Amino acid sequence: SRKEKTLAMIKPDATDKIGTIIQLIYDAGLTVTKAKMTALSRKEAMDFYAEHQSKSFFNNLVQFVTSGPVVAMEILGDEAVTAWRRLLGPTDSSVARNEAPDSVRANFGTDGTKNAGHGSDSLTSAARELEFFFPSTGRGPSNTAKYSDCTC
Ligand code: YYY
Ligand code: MG
Repeated sequence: SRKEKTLAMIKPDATDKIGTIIQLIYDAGLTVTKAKMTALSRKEAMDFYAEHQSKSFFNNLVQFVTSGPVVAMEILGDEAVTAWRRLLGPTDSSVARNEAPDSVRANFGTDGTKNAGHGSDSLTSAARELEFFFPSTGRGPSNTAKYSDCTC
């Protein structure tokens, strides 16, 4: 197994469940190495979801993720990309309640748009999405903590 970093985004319908969700992440053997609550502008949301710009659901998606604050996290651990997406469950929360009843989307989402969270779908996406939320050129404390010795 390989140690990876991925980007988790808790969407506006589930930011009040952040405590439970962080506990789920640690219980799965993963570690939260960065976290930020923020609000996305319409432009930022369209940029983050640029791969979906031609989809019929794009406008609903952008509207939803700008309807309130989100919580972005860098998650570190063995096969973190797939591990976090497994914790999220299927995209549609209604499907998740049947197929993965213990998942984040089953418990905290509503439907195929209001679905509680996002997870990067590949290491390439994770690198782009982590840079989006946690830019290495940003001002302020610079996230230089070292996690290479963590036991996760
Ligand atoms: O990666 P994941 O979030 O599970 O699904 P995507 O197919 O990448 O879609 C991104 C996002 O778009 C999804 O989390 C909800 C929304 N969406 C939608 O509103 N309606 C759809 N039919 C499909 C996706
Ligand atoms: Mg996706």
